[in-house]
Amino acid sequence: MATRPVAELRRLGEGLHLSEGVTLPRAIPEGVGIVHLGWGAFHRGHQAVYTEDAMAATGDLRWGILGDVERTPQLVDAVRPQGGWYTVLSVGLDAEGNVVESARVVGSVVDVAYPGKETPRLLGAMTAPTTHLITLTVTEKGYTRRPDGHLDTDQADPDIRALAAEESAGSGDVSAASPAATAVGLLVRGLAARRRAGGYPLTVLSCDNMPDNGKVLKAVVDEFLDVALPGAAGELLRNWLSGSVTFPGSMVDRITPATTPEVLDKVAGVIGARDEGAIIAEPFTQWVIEDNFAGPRPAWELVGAELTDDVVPWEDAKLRLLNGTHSLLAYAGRLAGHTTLAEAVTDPAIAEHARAFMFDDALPTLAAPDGADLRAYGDELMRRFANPATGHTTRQVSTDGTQKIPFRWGVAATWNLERGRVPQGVAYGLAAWSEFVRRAVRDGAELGDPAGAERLSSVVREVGLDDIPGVATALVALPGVLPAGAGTHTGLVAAVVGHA
Ligand code: CS2
Repeated sequence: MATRPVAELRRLGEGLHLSEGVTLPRAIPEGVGIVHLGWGAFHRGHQAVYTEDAMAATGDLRWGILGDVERTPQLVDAVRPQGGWYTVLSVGLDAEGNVVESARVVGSVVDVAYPGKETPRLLGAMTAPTTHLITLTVTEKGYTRRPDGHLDTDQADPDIRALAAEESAGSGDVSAASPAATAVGLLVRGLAARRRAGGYPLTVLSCDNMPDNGKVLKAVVDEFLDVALPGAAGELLRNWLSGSVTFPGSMVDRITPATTPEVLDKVAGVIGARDEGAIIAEPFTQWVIEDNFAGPRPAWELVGAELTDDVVPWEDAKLRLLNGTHSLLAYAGRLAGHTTLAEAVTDPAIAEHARAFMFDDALPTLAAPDGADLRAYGDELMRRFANPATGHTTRQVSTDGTQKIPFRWGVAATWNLERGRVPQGVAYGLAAWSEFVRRAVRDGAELGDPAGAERLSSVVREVGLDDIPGVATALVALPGVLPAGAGTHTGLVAAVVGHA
């Protein structure tokens, strides 16, 4: 089968022939309505798909997406010639366990840009009156927060200085803006430029896996402003933000592994064209959004998204049950030599602890959102994890432990301890994480936790590379890993050491 590049296919327009069954874009946007920060695989499989579907459902074509590619500039070179088009290959299992695949080419993305080279373009799009939304999937560490939750002013420093200079110059013209160093910096500079350029209302929608993600983002933005523009210097901007910009929260869900060369080959085989922007994902998808918009938005609710006044119970349930169990499976799976989550969750020795975490430790902490059956949701999650077709790796989910563990395991730890119960699933997960960290430091292997690497490796070295219980005790006590008091609770520490 010929594998012509998707770029060529796009240019061919009507003459485009992909393999039979591959769906072409259902709607072609007219202009940019959304700037998305953190244009990675997850966004391509989630918000961009909902947005295309919403445009197709309504004929309202204002919602083209300009994507900010944070870490991989080569993605711009790959996707730009394709005019933003890319393929989503959905892979799941039917009731008999057969793999079911379907491919669609998504056309809601108009272009992508790398801030290292094109900050003025991104800021310009953020100021345009036709842009109504800035959405974010920049991952936990993209929020530029220190372990105590406050803005990391060292990391944000270049953007703090740039913002102060841009505000004192006072113009809405951003054509000479310096490259943004952080996603939060890009966002705040974009907000400030928007106010200077006319101050049209805007919605900033976080789609990252953090509880109360909208409030977290707003708090970081506020801190950023306090540092860059203290007192009267930031007054106009603060007033405009409180009157014209909203920060709704949202719960997002779709298991979307990072793209590998194997994924690209697989997609080429399915669609009959080479697509460097392709991604693979499970069929399941869910989006619950707090209904708090400052202006127009795509009609996402017509195509499966749920709008609600209270998104927090949804976020909590998904984070603690799905992501919490995911992290446990990833660390335990890596220690046992499993490459994929599907292998880890079908290893009975690991699954037993995953179920203990999910059903005994985490589930009781939750209030069921809108009468949802959380036990059934948990069972469904175990089935989703066991889908081997996506090839989702333990390595990917094990990254950024210090950023993820607090949100994923913290409440299950304290909620149970406060009730006199030691959460054994949490203890098992912590033991697996700590052993994973110890081995990585001892062997000089990849830790995959850039934000925590320094602290983690100095703890392991101080305690002793071969002292398994000592390292476990010290790591769980690190400030910011668990809520205060939990990481030093004697019962929990004893249970962690027992599993170590
Ligand atoms: C995963 C998530 O990488 C991870 O840490 O737990 O990316 C997970 O796959 C998504 O949140 C699913 O919606």
